[in-house]
Amino acid sequence: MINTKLGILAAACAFALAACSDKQPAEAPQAAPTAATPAPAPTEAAPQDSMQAMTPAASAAPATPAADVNAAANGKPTAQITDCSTEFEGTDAMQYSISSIVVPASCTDFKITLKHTGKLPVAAMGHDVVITKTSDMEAVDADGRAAGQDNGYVKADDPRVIAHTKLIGGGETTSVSFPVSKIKDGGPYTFFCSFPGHSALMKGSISVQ
Ligand SMILES: [Cu+2]
Repeated sequence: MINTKLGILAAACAFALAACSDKQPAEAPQAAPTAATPAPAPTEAAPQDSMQAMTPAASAAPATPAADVNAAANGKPTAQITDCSTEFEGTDAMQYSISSIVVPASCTDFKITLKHTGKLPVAAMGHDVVITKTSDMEAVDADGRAAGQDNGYVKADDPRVIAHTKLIGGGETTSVSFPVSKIKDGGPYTFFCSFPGHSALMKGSISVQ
């Protein structure tokens, strides 16, 4: 598991994400592609806790079977729901605090609140929450990147965007509400951060149950 995580981490850092770079040298040998354990992790079971795996304690832990990679959505919890709303966090380590959102089918509207608990400014570590069909995510992300920071990295009036918050920096909070009917059928749906490069780590599933 650890080797797997580091393998994934190496891939994540290869995205040239500044958040990883300062810590990478110490772990680089283990993260090399030639690591004994092959990296079997499906990309959808994204390495959302891979940053935490870089701590010395985690590195010293014994390897566990690769099957664990799919367990419990990488160790991150499902969002806690309160009165048809949820609040979760984004960090300076380019992470959401949750890995999935399950919206109660009894809700008419649902509200998502994102709290950026970091300190970095929006230009360096901006976060938002964008909801799309999973199959649309990549294209919406690319178009958002092209739209630039002035547009919060979301293309204006993009019909594939079901809902999105504004882009925020450290210390800020933002919310968005949307009709649950929009994600009831035709899924699966994904939420992700559209800041360039972030969706590699900052994404999760959103469904109605
Ligand atoms: Cu982000």
